[in-house]
Amino acid sequence: MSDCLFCKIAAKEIPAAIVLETDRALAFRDVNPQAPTHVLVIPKEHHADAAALAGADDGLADDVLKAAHAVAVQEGVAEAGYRVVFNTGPAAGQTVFHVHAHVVGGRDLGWPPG
Ligand code: DGP
Repeated sequence: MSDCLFCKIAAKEIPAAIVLETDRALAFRDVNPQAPTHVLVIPKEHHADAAALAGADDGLADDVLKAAHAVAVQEGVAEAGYRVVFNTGPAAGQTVFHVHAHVVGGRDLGWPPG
């Protein structure tokens, strides 16, 4: 999508601090980190939100989840524990409508989230 921020990051038209790339997924540091590790994982293909990603019938959601876990391992937070969050819809705080998993770790994470 021509006006989608994360499509532009996936196309390398807008710079980002990329930490991992696969054929179908890209992981880059959140510009406004909420924890020592805060990485966003996106499918390169545009899907608006987690509901749309769940409807992709070609294993894309699996690829994004596997990339999220690979990021956690690479960042050294997998053993201590980390969180994978898909804010889905405005009421849940989604502001960028290209689906992204927040991979958050490196500090104690409270529950329930705000
Ligand atoms: P959400 O609120 O769940 O839609 O999360 C969107 C996240 O995207 C938010 O934590 C900030 C991040 N973000 C917004 N614009 C940019 C950008 O241009 N570059 C990067 N790296 N992150 C961005």
